[in-house]
Amino acid sequence: IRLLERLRAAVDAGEFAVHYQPIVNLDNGTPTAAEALVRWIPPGQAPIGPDRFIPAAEDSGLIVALGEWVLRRACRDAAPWYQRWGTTLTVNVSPRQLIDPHFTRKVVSALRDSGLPATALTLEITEGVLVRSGGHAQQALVHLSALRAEGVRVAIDDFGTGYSSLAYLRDLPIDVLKIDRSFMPAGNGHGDGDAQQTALVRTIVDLARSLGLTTVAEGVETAYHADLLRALGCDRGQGYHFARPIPAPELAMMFAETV
Ligand code: G
Ligand code: G
Ligand code: MN
Ligand code: NA
Repeated sequence: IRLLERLRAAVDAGEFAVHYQPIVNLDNGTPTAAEALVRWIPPGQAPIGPDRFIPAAEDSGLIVALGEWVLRRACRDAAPWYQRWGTTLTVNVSPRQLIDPHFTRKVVSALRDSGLPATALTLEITEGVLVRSGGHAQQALVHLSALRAEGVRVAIDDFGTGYSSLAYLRDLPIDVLKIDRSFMPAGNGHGDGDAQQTALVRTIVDLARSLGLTTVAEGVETAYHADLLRALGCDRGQGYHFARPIPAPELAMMFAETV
């Protein structure tokens, strides 16, 4: 309750920021997109990560307002990046936002007001979206289909960590599969655990490709990870090996130097 009160006040006080982590084309190392990641920065305090407040924001419904703010902020930041460098934007969307009857209209409005084309936006949803939207799963599917008809792409985030993964691939209208970072090998590929991790990544990449989905690996922390993923045919990578999530001006500088 205390956290929730602080969160509500923080929304009103504008204490949130959006940081961005580049998503890199594994073939040539060029950034192709940025993922928007929300941060709570109370005045005079260190930034608080989303793991500490997104669950409370979801349970309380505050995520609907916060998510709309993130979406509008991120579209405004990313529109000039798209114009200059052709880089696209990905934004996380929680199940609660997808059962909001106005969600499609809010996304279309954020795009229109920012000048970012629909085709330059990807929405990241998690595997739980159908389950956690309870009786409203149909509403979520209607939004995703309507937005895809506008040109927006849909990514399934943290793939492989939920359950019924294969049914979701069949039932959800998606374009991109993000392989959860827990599948990255811990070492240089030679240990037993590494062989198993590599086999799982290979299988997920092959599955995604056979379904015509773009693959993005998360948690790319080493050059070994990047080389392995490229060899396995994964399209894109995201992780500390390339860059941490950074404020918009830093990301723009990075794009200016590398795209
Ligand atoms: O960098 P990181 O700590 O930012 O993100 C932690 C988790 O918080 C991730 O699983 C990410 O999907 C989630 N997250 C980050 N930003 C947002 C957001 O704007 N909306 C939602 N719903 N989740 C977010
Ligand atoms: O939406 P998602 O759950 O994928 O959010 C990405 C989360 O992963 C954020 O918390 C981000 O800070 C974190 N992250 C990004 N790159 C790496 C990485 O290379 N290693 C680890 N351990 N975490 C990462
Ligand atoms: Mn994500
Ligand atoms: Na993820």
